[in-house]
Amino acid sequence: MGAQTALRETPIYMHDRAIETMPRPQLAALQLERLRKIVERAYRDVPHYRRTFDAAGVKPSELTSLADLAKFPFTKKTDLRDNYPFDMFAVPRNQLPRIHASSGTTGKPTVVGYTRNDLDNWADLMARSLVSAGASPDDIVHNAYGYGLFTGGLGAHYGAERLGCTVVPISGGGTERQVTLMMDFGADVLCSTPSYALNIAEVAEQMGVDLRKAPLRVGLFGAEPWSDAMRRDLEARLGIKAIDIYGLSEIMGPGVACECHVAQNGLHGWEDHFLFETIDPETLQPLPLGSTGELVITTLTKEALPMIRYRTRDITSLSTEPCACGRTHLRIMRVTGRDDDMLIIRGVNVYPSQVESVLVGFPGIAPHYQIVLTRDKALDAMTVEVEIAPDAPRDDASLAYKAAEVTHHIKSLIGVTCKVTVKAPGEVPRSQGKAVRVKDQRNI
Ligand code: DLL
Repeated sequence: MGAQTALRETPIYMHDRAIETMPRPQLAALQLERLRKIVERAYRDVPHYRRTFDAAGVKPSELTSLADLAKFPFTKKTDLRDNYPFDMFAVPRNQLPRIHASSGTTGKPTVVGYTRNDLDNWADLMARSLVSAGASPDDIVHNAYGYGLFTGGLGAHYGAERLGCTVVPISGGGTERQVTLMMDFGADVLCSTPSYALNIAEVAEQMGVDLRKAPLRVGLFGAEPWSDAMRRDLEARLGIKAIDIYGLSEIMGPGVACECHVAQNGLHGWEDHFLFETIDPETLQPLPLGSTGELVITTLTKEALPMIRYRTRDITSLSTEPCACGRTHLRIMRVTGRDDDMLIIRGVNVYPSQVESVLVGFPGIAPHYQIVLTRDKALDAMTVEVEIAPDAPRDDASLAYKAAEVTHHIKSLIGVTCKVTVKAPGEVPRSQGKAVRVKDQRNI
């Protein structure tokens, strides 16, 4: 009953409601039908897949159940780089109205492309994500995701337009102006990275603007890992419901999965367009539901860039437990980090987002931080740079006490020994988009 009520809030999306509440056996049948077609097309039209399937000795015709997908080889980011720029595309370049690219920290960027239908599906899925987050067609959407080659800006933009919202395409940066326009226009929904939302909240406070009194109601935050502590902080400072949204350019962009505002517990992955698996990143074997491992995604409808078993490197678990919102699509539990972001400090595995959950809300500490990695003889050492809260005492003794306190909490909650440096307000760099959480000085 409660679930039905929640979904009835958005009557314009009757079609999506039917898809999103489809009984799971029916959903699986739809997935198999789409999977067979896309695997066949990938094999026929993309030389890379022909080569890798042949090398693994599998044929698209062997796909008679969803479980058969496990026989097929994985696709990795390096495959996109090796086929730079356009060789992974399954359609001629002149059928692509748009390409995006992710800069990547090393080597060539990863280039992705979309047909007209791909762009249409993306807008639909982003609109579905906005509805799931609690947005409605009447809303003003302040879109502070970066516009450009990054998929965040244009992805959220076209989804919000598709839903019928009024979009403010402000992109990232110029934070004071962002605050002014959010107030003047009466933004209902904020789309940004969580770290940039924090920057906006802080600048608003410095400007003496109380965003909690503004119409702002919902934040769709993603593109980087963030903690529940950060969620609580953003909700309190902005007076909103903070919703986690996930996506990656290789698969589409934002809107691959999104939390619902009803449960705020795991992100519904849109299973009519994607097939989700988790694998053990060491053995590469599929894991059962509920086990934590690497997320692997297969696109079911992408025309330009079919991705078969794409290894995301993102660490999570999957759940098909019924959700209070009534949606039947599985939930991807909060992505705590990527396996390549995992730090090993004196034998202890630690993700930056774990450090974040200790720091955010810590008395006397502002929620801004950076992790500095250095080499201490043969071992990696970690220094956490934090910032004293603007209203906390700043004499040497107080700062030393704070540093000791934070060190102790990190040790007891995460199990890792680190050094903590307490900096003055404003000294830790603020994010304009994806935050740089780790400064690696190990080879300096
Ligand atoms: O970050 C797409 C996006 C834009 C998602 C806006 C959500 C909102 P990429 O630049 O290709 O695409 O980076 C994708 O970012 O593999 C994850 O490691 C990370 N990531 C994205 N969303 C989340 C999230 C966009 N909600 C990479 N939680 C992914 C944790 C996330 N990590």
